[in-house]
Amino acid sequence: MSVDTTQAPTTHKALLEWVSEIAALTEPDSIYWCDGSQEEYDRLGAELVAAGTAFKLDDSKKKNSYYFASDPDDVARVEDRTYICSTEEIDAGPTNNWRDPAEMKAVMTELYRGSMHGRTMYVIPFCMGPIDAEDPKFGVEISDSAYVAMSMRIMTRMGEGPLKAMTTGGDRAFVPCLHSVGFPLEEGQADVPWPCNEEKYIVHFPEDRAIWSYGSGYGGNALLGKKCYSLRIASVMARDEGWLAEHMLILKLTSPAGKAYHIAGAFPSACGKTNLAMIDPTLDGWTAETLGDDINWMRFDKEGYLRGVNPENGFFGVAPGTGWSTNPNAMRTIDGGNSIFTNVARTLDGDVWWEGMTDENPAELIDWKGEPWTLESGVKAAHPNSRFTTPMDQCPILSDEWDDPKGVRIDAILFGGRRATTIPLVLETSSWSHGVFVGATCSSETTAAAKGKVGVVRRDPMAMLPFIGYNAGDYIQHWLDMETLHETPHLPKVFYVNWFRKSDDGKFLWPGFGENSRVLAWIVGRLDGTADAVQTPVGFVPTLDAIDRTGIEDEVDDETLAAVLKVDVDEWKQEIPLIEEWFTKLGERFPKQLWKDLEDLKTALDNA
Ligand code: SAT
Ligand code: MN
Repeated sequence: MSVDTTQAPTTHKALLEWVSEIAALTEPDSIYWCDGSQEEYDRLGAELVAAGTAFKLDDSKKKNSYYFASDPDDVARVEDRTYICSTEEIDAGPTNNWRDPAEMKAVMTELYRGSMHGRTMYVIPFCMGPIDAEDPKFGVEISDSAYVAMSMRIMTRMGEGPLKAMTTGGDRAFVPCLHSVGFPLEEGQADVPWPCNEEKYIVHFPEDRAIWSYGSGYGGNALLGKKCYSLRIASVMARDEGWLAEHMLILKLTSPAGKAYHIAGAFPSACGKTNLAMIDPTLDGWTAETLGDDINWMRFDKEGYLRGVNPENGFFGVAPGTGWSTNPNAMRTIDGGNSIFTNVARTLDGDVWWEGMTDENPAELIDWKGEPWTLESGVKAAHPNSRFTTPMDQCPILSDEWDDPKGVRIDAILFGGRRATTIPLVLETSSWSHGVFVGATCSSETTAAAKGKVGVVRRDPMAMLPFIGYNAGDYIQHWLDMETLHETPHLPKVFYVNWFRKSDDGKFLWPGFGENSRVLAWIVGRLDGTADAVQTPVGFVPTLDAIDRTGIEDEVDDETLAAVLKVDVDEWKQEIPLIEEWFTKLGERFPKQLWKDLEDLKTALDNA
């Protein structure tokens, strides 16, 4: 199979060469250039339905929407199969898997050889962030999965528009993203509903700015514009170009006085970023608007403020726990249809369902494994990492700034995680470098978003542990360097939040969800100098009256609020050796400055 360059919808020389090279290697039956149109999406959907891979949902329930069930072994990111292949091992750092790039390319080239037999090779041009940005970040994914092509249309600016822009004013650079499910079909061989391969590789070549993925069809392993490009490769671009590519939501909050604030928040996967991004504030007079729920690219403007842009075009949200009581705005977004659902449960009347969607469970369902399900089944109907893939512009509280190529000035950055103990509901750091210290020491209990054990506390710097595309010590240093990368830096204030603290008997101390608006109100009060705080060895925490509890005084009485805000010196002392162990693990390139900050923290705790 070779590319007919006279028929290809582009003249981009490097792109045409790359497509030809990959076609010669993977030997697909045909090559298809995605234009990103509605007609194309409908056609691919219909083909997948006919092939038995997808179900079309009932249009009266969710219009233009499809249901997919993956192979039960292909349901999450595979961090142990994810590699950063820099020339030098030290540049991948102590937190990433590393292999020599030439060796890795040799191994994977053999895997790709003939891997698209019997399949269509989709060429998927895309742009992360607005196409009219000053420095648009293009990519092209080659994939043998139509599910990927359909999902990329939702998650990125995809098709004809980006392809044209890639040759405007000369051929522009793009990140080549190669993906194969690794399930070739030989003559007469029947397909399976979810082709994938036991052997999986999710590989990044930071120096080449290239991504090679093999063996998985799922989410972050296969939609390469997301974590692979927008975080792992973009974090390397950001290091080299003086900006930050982060795992953060972006939210606009407007106070009763009409003042607007933009807040970014970094939380590990499945710790409530989407819920916070779409918060429905319970505090009177406050409104929230969404700009993004997962990724935030922050660059300095001329004046030295950090401006955030969400490079994505859709939401890839965790379904379970998303419901009318917890995240009504997500439910409204999904109800707009045009969505792809993966590994949730199906209702008998052609809709989808998952745990937490409604207060009462339906009596009968078809679970994510395709089995009939009843209330007596005793298993979850939806996989805990099942997802909805939905266009951003269906979000009823989407800010009209969301696709402004200049982005929005970020006033505050929140770091957070899921911790049952130690970390108070909110604390404010005293400086940028203190913020970096807190970001570097952040930790969370693991979730179902990645394969592996759930509920183990692991350090997760800036919620980026699985997504830093280079040495983690250098990454932390780059954060510190933000103070010197602009002549007049006006960096955001940094806060640490924990919605998940529990009482001794295991109950959540804070109601969370819309009530988190009370914490956000305190945070912006701190920006304006109007909210009270007490200084503790670990930062500033709210005084008891500084959190507005109007309407929830019974649920969160003084005692409960004191417990959720408590800085317990003994608990923090137990945290110190864990932080020491972590800093040691981060190795020789980890900034010395933070070791000194840790010593200062120890002294402060001893004197408290
Ligand atoms: O699978 S993804 O990486 O896209 C989602 C996540 O883990 O946050
Ligand atoms: Mn994420």
